[in-house]
Amino acid sequence: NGAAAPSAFAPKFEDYQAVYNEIASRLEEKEDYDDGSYGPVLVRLAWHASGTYDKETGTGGSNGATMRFAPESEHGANAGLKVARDFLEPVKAKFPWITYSDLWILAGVCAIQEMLGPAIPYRPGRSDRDVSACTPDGRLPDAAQAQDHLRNIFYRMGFNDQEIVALAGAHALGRCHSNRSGYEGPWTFSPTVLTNDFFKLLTEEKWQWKKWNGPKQYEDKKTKTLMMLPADMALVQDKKFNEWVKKYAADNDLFFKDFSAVIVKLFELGVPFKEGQERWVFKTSA
Ligand code: DDH
Repeated sequence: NGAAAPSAFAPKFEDYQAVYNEIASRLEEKEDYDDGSYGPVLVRLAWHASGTYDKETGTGGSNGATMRFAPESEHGANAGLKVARDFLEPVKAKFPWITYSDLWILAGVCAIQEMLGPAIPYRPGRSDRDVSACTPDGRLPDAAQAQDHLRNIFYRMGFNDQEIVALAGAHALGRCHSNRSGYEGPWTFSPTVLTNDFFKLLTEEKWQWKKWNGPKQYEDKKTKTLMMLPADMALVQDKKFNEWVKKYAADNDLFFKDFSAVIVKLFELGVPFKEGQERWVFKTSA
């Protein structure tokens, strides 16, 4: 049909920047969603694509984009992420040379930067794999559980305590949806801007159990509009985690620096990059 074979075209930085720009302009255009942005759900897609990694077996991770297929698309943790995958379909159609697995991670990078987060260096090199590479259910964290579970899940990916806490700062973004996870509400008052507010609110506000028929979650005493998951609250309840919560609550620059480093690590888990493939920082639309 005249389309170039993927191997005939060697995309460069400018080509990926064009994909970035397309995602950024779609984010700006489609502000009639949730709190005004698809950004948070794009970040969640990139994280759930990556967070299946198991360092012992080398399985899972963002290489493969296997969440396109059942059973992985139907894992409870991935409820609602079809919205994010569908948002990116027109981008894939416009730039067919990019793999889904590189595209989903690029979208996470774009969303973080466009929501005023730190620069997130990116490199391509992921290839799409078939349904046989789907990971088993249960690799992503369960929000109802606490520190022992968090350590089991994130140590399996190769992260330490400081990195677990830095990653959790992503909950400054977005919200829970009762028709997806069962939980309800945002963590912060500015869910479309990345800040260290998740840590500030965790330490500064008083939290109580929400009285409702849904799963056990916390609400802030003062406004009853914000939420915390049991797994979020475990970060202040655990002494070692809490040391990092306090540091990030006090210092947004430190949070941005550590968040950028750990997100790059998360997004690259298990990816067999070509030797010499450098990382790039994309220009934001602002
Ligand atoms: Fe999360 N997350 N997450 N999360 N997450 C949810 C939403 C979002 C857990 C549970 C939930 C990370 C870690 C954890 C984002 C990013 C990241 C929801 C609500 C639940 C539940 C889903 C829904 O109802 O739509 C748990 C548990 C953990 C953990 O134990 C550590 C990490 C590491 C990240 C990351 O990006 C690095 C984002 C963004 C959202 C908001 C999505 C949206 O649609 O808005």
